[in-house]
Amino acid sequence: MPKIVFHYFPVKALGESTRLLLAYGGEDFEDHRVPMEQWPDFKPSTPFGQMPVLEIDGKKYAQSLATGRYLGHKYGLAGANIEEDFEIDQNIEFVNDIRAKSALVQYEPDAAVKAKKHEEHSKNLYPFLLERLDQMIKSNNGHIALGKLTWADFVFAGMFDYLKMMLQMPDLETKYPSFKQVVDNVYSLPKVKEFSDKAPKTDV
Ligand SMILES: N[C@@H](CCC(=O)N[C@@H](CS)C(=O)NCC(=O)O)C(=O)O
Repeated sequence: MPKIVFHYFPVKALGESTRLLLAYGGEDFEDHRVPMEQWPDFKPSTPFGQMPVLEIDGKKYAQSLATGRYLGHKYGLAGANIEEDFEIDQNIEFVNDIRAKSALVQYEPDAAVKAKKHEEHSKNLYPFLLERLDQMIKSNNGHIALGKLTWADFVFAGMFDYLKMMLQMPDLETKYPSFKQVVDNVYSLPKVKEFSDKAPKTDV
């Protein structure tokens, strides 16, 4: 059995998908939650100066989507051929684009600029993107792609609270019940539930 250590901040955000996938895969892994104050010392030891980082037998790998794709293939949650993998990648990259656009607003340091950007996006950008996402999930039977459970569902479920916070939409699942369906589908998987029931509770 390889020794697996997962390194991330003590939040769900971009790291939770890996924790949930490892739990789904029945891995006995160390869930290393790096406190912010220890980050400057830990950062140089990561591949790209960022987390999440998945360490397997001492080798460290970064990039949350690449990690999801790898674990998806490992645990039978990927496509059956390259076209199916293409569809999973396409759809989860779209989700990641929504996250990235909302992150640009969330991490804008100037409060006035941030408020203006949020107002603009809420009017001109988010409704279109979220409608498309809603259609995508509905046409995939409550999943992100292929009409069934794939690793992309874990990515979406893991980042959902973070996304809600950055979109400033606490009622996101009320507006789009399909989103909640994806999250619930993942968190109700027995091994995932067992892991998340015991895991530290965080807001995002
Ligand atoms: N594309 C990367 C982004 C990783 C990322 O943005 N990590 C942030 C936390 S969510 C980070 O490590 N920030 C600390 C820093 O850059 O010093 C991924 O998906 O893994």
